[in-house]
Amino acid sequence: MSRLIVVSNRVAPTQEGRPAAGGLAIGVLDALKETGGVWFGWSGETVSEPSAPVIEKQGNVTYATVGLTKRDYDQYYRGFSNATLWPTFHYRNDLSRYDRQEYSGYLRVNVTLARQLKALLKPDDIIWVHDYHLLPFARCLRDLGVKNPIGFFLHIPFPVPEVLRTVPPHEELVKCMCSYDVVGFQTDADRQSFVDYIERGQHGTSSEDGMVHAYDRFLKVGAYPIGIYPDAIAKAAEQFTDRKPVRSLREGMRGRKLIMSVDRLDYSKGLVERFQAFERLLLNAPGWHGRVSLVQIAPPTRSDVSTYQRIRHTLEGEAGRINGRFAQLDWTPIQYLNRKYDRNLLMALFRQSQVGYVTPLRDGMNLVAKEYVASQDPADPGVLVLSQFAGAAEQLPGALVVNPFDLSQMAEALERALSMPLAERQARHADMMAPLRENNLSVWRDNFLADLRNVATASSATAKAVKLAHAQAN
Ligand code: GDG
Repeated sequence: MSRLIVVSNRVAPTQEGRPAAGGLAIGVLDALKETGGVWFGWSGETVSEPSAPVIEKQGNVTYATVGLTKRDYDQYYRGFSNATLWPTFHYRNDLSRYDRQEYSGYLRVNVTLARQLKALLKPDDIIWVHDYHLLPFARCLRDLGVKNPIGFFLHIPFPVPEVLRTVPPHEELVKCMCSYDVVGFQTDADRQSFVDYIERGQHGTSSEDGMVHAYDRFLKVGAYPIGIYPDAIAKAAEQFTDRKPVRSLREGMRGRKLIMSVDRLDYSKGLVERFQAFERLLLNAPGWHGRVSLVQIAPPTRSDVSTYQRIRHTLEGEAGRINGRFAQLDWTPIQYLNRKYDRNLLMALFRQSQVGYVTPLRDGMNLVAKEYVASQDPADPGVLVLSQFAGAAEQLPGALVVNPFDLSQMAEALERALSMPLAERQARHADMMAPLRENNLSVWRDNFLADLRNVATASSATAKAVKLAHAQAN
């Protein structure tokens, strides 16, 4: 079996006890631990000079990490990746800016990383590249003569062509993406946006079997919704139920109902609208005063990007305002916690709560929604209130699906969730656990890698046939 090389912007911290908050890290590490292989990417450190990767082996996973210079970090990571691509791909062109030098830095770092990886590659390795920081990575490897199969998975949404075209180098980026052998998206809608860009722009064609022919390349384009390991999460949630912080929360609630939200602090997650919809519930239904609290855990990320500083400031203001308006001496409506928690503890906290409140304005998938469902006690499960704009909404039929721009609808859904009878909660939970088990994280990884292996074998067979035909003709 060929070796799996995973490439992502950030390699998850390798030390135990330093959980990486972030869906990509969780998904990739769990998937890689099962197959073994190499994980290559940025160490998270800034350095004065680029140098060879640091290699560290842990179990069956080898970590190969490199530092970025301050200039690379500013242009590639903080700049083009997180101030241009991230907002635009989440339909926030209003927060996006374009700077030509940052884009050159983005391309330069992709070239440097490709050179560093090339030195580690063996001829039969298969390479799986992740996320928007690395759209041109296969192009850079191909320019260096790398022939290995290379796949790409986008963890975030892929915008419709009209929105994508607001990023000035959109065509170069899409052309680069066509250097991969397989390009995977979270949902069918994202896959369709990519195909629409290719076809409507007359850059190529697609066929029923998911193959795209564009810019002189054949590639497989598909939807591969990322999953979780629901049974492992259920077990952790149950085991951690008696840990001190979980007990304290339970005792502190004194019979009140609990609405729980966990997100990286990011404007795409819809936290302001979520707080305001909770406020609307308190306005419309005073009977809930003193009887329900919202706990929002939001560990800060990308705190040196200005849009992230602004959202943090706004949220602090909103939490203070709403609490000031409704709090009583023995009741705080919103507990807003700006820090990271241990992962197993989070699952146990989910299990304590009656409502999982997951309302991003746009999200590739959203693993928290899936983790919330998996953490529940099947005998007395909580209810998931979920945004229609999370990829997860396609896969969680038992959720109360809401439009996060409609505060009244969200407030009504919260009230319905808080009052839902046990039999309905149980039925909805069972409806969601079945697809979570069927499409778990291994299925995501295996489906993607199977397509990558197939396409690679098929394209080398096609290349041989073309060469043979050519030789015979001469
Ligand atoms: C990207 C896409 C896609 C959160 N707080 C803590 C913590 N977390 C964990 C959650 C969950 C993960 O981080 C967050 O994953 P999401 O999927 O919700 O969101 P993104 O980070 O934006 O991930 C997303 C994902 O990639 C995978 O493809 O679903 O759409 O945006 O697992 O539990 N973990 C710990 N402490 C925290 O305080 N330990």
